[in-house]
Amino acid sequence: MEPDAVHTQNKPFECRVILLGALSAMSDWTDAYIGLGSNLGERAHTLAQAVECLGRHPGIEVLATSDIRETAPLGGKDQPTYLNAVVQARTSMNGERLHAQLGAIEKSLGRRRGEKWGARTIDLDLLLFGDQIIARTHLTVPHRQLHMRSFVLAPLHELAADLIHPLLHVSIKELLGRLQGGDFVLDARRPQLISIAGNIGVGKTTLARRLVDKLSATILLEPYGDNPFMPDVYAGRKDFALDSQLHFLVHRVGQLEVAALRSGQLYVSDYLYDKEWVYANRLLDPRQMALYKHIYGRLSQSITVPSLLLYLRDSSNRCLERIRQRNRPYEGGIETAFLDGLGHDYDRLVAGWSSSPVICLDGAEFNCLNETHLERLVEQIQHYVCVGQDGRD
Ligand code: A4P
Ligand code: MG
Repeated sequence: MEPDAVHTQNKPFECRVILLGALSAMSDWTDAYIGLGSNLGERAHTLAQAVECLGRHPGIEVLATSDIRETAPLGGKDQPTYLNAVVQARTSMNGERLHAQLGAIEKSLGRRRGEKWGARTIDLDLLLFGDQIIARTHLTVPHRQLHMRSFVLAPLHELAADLIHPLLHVSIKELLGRLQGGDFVLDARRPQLISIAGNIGVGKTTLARRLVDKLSATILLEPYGDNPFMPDVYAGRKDFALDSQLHFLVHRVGQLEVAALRSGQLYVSDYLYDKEWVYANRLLDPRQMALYKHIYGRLSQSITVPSLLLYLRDSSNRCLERIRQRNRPYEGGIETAFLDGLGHDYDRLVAGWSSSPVICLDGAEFNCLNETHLERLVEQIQHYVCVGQDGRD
């Protein structure tokens, strides 16, 4: 069976929405979303049993269940694939009691606690409890990793796409879109790099400068004045394109290689390392490209992977306006058609990006000089990076 394939394979899940009869006395009940995962034993059967156990409890009413998905294990790679699903329930209990009840159901279904993130017959996580924010030693709601996991967000999206995450203040649909199908881990043991991608003149450097002020981060800027080959390349001298690309590559490797950055420290780069390919494909001829690929492969082995990608998009005309305003000598010949093409290449690069969550920022709606917009973004970013804490819970 292919990981990530969608399966609806056991009876209780066919009964997807259970209509409630006497709801009038339940107005003070709370809607809760529970994540189910299993990768040991009769996985589908155990999930079905868990739903049954939930429904049998007098203080819990199961409202809906998602499809079951088979998913690749996040964490220990040498464990079996998981089946994951989400249940929407309504409960008369408070969050703590519901969580305790989930633990009791796990135990009754044979869950043994061993290795952190090890294989398990059943895992029941309390994802959301109304719009409550719970921060206790043994219970954090919303679940701390909810927004980092497609294997949870995809089934949750099926049940409640428009539900707003009480801490991030964006919809489940938006949170799922940011992951592009991936599952990620908050891991304070590596450098926390936020990379900004986007067309020439879109405002990457301005945003990077604003963010480091707010986040007390270190800025990593793309140099624009000291590449001696750039003016020739912009003037159409293709014979200098490889030199120019290599100049950039060497500088970026120096900035972003793992040895250059400190674990747990926050960095913001005003470029995405991988965008080198966009430019190489546009500028190099096949012979230059062959050599470039070889060198790129060698140099890129220990580059820090961003924890978060910010993708700034804007119309080519607005980018061109900014390029005209900053008036760099060799950028005078840039035209709309060139920016259209580059924008398209960036769209493709970001659409295929699977190394970190992506937050897309549209220039028509987002302006980093607007304090409210910036504050809102900073708030979001803080949920995707972890500084000075062990983020693996
Ligand atoms: N805890 C705090 N908040 C919550 C909450 N909202 N819901 C505490 C549930 N538990 C919460 O949980 C560890 C501790 O988290 C407990 O003390 C609990 O009180 P646990 O269930 O005892 O142990 P665990 O399941 O190993 O840890 P955790 O953190 O729940 O693991 P995760 O995050 O559930 O990850 N890959 C795929 N494809 N599918 C999966 O379902 N699951 C895991 C486990 C890893 N990889 C996976 C999957
Ligand atoms: Mg758990």
